[in-house]
Amino acid sequence: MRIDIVSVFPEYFDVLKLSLLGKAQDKGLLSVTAHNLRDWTHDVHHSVDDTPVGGGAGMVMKPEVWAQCLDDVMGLVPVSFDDDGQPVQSRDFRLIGTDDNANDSADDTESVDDSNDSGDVDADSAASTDDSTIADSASTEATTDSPKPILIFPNPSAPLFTQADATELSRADHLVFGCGRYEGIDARVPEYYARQGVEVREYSIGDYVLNGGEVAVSAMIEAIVRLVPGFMGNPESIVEESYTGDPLLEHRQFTKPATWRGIAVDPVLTSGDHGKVDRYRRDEAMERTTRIRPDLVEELDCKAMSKADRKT
Ligand code: 6GU
Repeated sequence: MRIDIVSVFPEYFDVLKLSLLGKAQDKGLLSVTAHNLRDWTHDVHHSVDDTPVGGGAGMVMKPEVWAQCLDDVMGLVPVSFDDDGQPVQSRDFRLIGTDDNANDSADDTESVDDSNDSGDVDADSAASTDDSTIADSASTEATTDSPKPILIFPNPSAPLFTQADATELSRADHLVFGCGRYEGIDARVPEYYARQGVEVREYSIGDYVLNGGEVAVSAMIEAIVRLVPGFMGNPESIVEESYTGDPLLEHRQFTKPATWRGIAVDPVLTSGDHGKVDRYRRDEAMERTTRIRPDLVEELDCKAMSKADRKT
């Protein structure tokens, strides 16, 4: 599996070199690259954000920078749309319907914008603006025959990322994560790639607000990659744990000694009767789930009911 991450803090992802994730990369099972979004800016200040159209607090990440970066990372050619919504392969892409952008947005394929004289264009982004790259590929086609990527944006306003999503994404060949900061990325970026036929997903990891997508993406990557075949030393430990199969929380775990600091484990666990141990653990999982996550029990009940419905 190939994973590309785009962020203004690529160092955040140094942690992915540790532990099992690092080993998976050493084994060649996984390749993770964190790109610095600012490498795709062309102005002296390397700016990636601007004030929100329509007003309001905070800053929004600029679509031009994001698209140049993501085009390069995914090996895509820039495309714009005419007034009828038809794709136009364009060398001077203007944002449609935004008059204030009419003069300065001819940027998607131009490596130098008018306010910029830093000349600081990196080799990769310069390559993508090369005439030959644009000329010899169909507008919506990738420039290479590498597998189609799935493009994922962390977004606190998106649907929750679940174990089912992790399982599905663990079968993908190429994932690209775009980490927003500030008030997020201009919403036309995911829309644009979806229009190009890229599979685009947005996920939140929980009902709380983080300062940026980096931690959310780290969590998603860890949840996905451990499900890639060959990643875990012991695949059975995946089968038994919480959220796989039925949605119950896992029973508690103990190791030896059977009594520690005056606290004894239930004698069933040391009885050697596997049937009894299984039943004890199953009961405990149900009790804990009912108490801690009643919503999951409801989900289980609904599934059981719809299964019964199908039979009648
Ligand atoms: Cl995906 N992003 C941010 N910024 N905050 C979050 C989140 C994502 N999921 C939960 N909180």
